[in-house]
Amino acid sequence: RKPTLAVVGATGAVGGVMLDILSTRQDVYGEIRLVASARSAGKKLSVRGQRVEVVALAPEVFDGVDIAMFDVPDAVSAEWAPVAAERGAVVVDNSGAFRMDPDVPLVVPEVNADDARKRPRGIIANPNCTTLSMIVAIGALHEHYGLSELVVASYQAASGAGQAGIDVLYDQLERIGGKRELGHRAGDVRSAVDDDLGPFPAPLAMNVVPWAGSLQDGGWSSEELKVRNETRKILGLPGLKVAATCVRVPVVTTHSLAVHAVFESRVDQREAQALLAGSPGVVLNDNPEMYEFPTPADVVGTDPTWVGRVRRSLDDPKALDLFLCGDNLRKGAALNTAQIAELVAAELRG
Ligand code: 11C
Repeated sequence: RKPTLAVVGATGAVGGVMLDILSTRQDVYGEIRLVASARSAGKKLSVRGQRVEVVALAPEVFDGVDIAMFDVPDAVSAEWAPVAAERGAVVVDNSGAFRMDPDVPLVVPEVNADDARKRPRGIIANPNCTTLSMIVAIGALHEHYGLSELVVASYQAASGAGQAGIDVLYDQLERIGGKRELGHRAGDVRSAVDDDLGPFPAPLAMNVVPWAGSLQDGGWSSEELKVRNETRKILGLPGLKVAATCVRVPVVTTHSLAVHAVFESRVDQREAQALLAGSPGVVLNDNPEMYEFPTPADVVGTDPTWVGRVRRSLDDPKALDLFLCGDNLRKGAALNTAQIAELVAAELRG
């Protein structure tokens, strides 16, 4: 029997990409049930070429479900993932609610697929999109050179903040579009859009905003701590040194990261490039002579992690500097969740 799948949060930004992914990857499921808040119940969405009615989140929707994907806010997952697990579903959760729970594996199939089998709570967590946008490439380098330190700056897309983030970026761009005078004097962009910043703490159009998530001790943002803690857990390196600065940029979809990675052993530029080019889930796009490097505009809508600008650090023979891009809604969210669910589906079918 093919497993029954529930997609909880089917109507959100990640949910929409998930339906597309479920419709285009190999179909390993029997029934697919679409679940959302009561507000969206009754809507019809397309998956696998069929219109499926969305049902409201309730304990009974998990009856007979083998695998339940959750793409909902942390508080909703915290309450409902255990309900689904209790009713027998293996939960793959894309929120931050369970990622650091020692009884919940945090899985990236290219890096630590085996961890998906060790799930005492019946829950598997999907990492944050910023971690996911770099971890496949960093994992491949770690396997070869042994990672000892990461210094990361992110360039995060508006859609990381969901549909509200996408909407406010488009609204702001529309309001300032063509008004060349706004870009010339500090504050003009702010005065044009200040009445609606959406989920961001400053104007995002024609700006960069060094903030994502909530304020934590010592001035760090929650997003920066997620990059650190999740990378440590996925790679099994609890003492890894990580310094992250997370920045929002006016890109709709695809997160980018500039990474300085220090290793246990000496590195070689050509060898590192070859290694990345040969790693599943990674595309090397690194020919600066021809101005070939990854950019969000080229990467959006694709599955792999794209890597370019690979250089050996000038002042440390054990360090690499590189630039990565990954579609934050695909590998950064829906695709990785789908890949984990496929591992579980294969396991359940024996
Ligand atoms: C962002 N990475 O770009 C965040 C959104 O922990 O799953 C995802 C938050 C999370 O704003």
